[in-house]
Amino acid sequence: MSEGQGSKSLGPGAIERPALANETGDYWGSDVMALMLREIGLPYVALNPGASYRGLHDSLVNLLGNQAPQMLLCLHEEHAVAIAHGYAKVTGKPMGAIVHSNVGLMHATMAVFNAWCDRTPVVLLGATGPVDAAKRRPWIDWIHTAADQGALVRNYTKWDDQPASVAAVPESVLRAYKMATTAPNGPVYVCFDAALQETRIGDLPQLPSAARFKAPAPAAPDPASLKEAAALLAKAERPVILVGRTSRDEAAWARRVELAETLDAIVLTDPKTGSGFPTRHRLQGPPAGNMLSPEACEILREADVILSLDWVDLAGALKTAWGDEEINSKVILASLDHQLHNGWSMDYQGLAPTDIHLAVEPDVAVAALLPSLTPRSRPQAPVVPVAVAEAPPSAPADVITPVSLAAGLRDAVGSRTTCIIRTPLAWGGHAWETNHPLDMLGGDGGGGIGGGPGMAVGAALALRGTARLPIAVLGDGDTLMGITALWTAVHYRIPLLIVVANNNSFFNDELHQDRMARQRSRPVANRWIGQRIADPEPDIAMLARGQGATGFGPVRDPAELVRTLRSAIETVEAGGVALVDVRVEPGYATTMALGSHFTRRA
Ligand SMILES: Cc1ncc(C[n+]2csc(CCOP(=O)(O)OP(=O)(O)O)c2C)c(N)n1
Ligand SMILES: [Mg+2]
Repeated sequence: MSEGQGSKSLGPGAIERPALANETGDYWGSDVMALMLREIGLPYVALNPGASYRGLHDSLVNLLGNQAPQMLLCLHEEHAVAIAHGYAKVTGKPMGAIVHSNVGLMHATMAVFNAWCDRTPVVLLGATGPVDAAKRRPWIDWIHTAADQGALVRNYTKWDDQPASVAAVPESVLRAYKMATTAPNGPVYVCFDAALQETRIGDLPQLPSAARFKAPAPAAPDPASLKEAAALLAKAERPVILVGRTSRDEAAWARRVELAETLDAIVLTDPKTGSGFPTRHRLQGPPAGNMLSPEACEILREADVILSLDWVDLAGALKTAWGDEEINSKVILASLDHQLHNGWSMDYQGLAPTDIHLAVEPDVAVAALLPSLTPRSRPQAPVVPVAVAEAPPSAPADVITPVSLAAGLRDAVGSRTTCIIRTPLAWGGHAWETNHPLDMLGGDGGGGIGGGPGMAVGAALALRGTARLPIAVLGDGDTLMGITALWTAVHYRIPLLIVVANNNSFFNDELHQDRMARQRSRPVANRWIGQRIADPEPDIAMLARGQGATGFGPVRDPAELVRTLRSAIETVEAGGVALVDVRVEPGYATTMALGSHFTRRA
């Protein structure tokens, strides 16, 4: 049975009755590798093929029958890793990605960096041409062999390895999985020597069970620090909770809400991270924005105690709020992030002043704090609505803006349960209401443009078969860089809606050129040069159709928006992949679409 024609139950690429090599008792090095990937429970391996791992490829297909893990063929290695990233953003668990020798790994690097900055587990596997020079084919094996290949990604992976013997493979794979899934999570890389893969080993060695190599249970906070933190929070007059990197777990979400209510604390949430608090809750503060908004700064400055639940940039938030003034709030930090920091990437952000550091996962800290806190009995200061960011410049009625796109999408979605996998840069604030940890998945972690489509496919894969409609709203620049990721969604029947907020520009950077020109009293009118994606305008809907997806648009007329989005949703509900190219007018980006519903103390 050829690839793509698998049985219905197994999906494309799954071979119903693999000719199992173990019937012959004749095993190869890569069989051990494949069996270990099965043992750690990787459901999928997203890949782009290469001769450096032809041995492993054979084992996955002809030994394991392309099931558990099942291959997901990708048109670019960056997509393979971005898919694994998106998948783990939903499930919290890693899938695999396999990339060819040095060149495949080079293509994959940006996506690895995104997963690293997003603290997301990915088991990245790769290969090198034969380490033993005597075994190299002329030319090609030499250019595709590098000493210390892991060095390409070592600065933004938790661990990497290149086992030197077949006997060393099981431990390497087990450790990789354990490292990736021990908090703080992150990508790991294991490189398999091509010669080792292609070594005939005869009988299979006894392979270890993964059961004894699992990630440890989360650590509990230091009791004295916990007591101190609870006491500080209990007597706080104006506590604020900064909800950063939290899990997609429903029970943890409920405990977070309970903590905020118990403390009567204002909650700020970060669009860079997945939804962490109900948008419409009375304690939800103003939109914090990617950089802290003035309204959020005000809330922070008024706080006497700040609890950071692994806020991505706590030092930056404090600095934005206080500037050079002394920070007079007490700061409690719940985070394990310090364990990942290295000397290469500064994604660790500034060093935040911290009065109490609970060195645990934020969800663990919340669960540990709750039993020692009692809901407030004394009446709190009244809460009053406050106005949010300045009203956006009003757009002409005949154009679609990023915010009217959000409104149109809400209209088209109606009462459906959705997962907003990504949002465009122009959607600051609370452009979408959240009531569940899977309502929004946050950003790409590393600010690496081009990862959006792959991440969307991976998240949609994880959501396939659930009642949640997967929607990614992407910039045109992001979409065009990663557009061929759609092919994988179409090929493997992964329902997905991509809405392109298409301003025909790498617009974020137009704003930078605008700033430069103003600062230097130079012509602002030139800001579009080297930024606009026009003449010709790429036909993104056609690029989607060219890969078997259903492409809609370009939609320019506001009156057409909701109708078109509804048709696209129907396509997705029927199991398809739909892309809607919506031409949005740049310059009407705003922070709020829900109105000034939030409250703060008077
Ligand atoms: C790999 C990479 N290249 C370049 C950039 C710089 N950059 C940041 S935002 C941006 C524009 C993205 O364009 P688009 O996705 O269309 O979003 P828009 O700003 O237009 O809303 C660029 C080029 C980046 N972050 N990552
Ligand atoms: Mg754009």
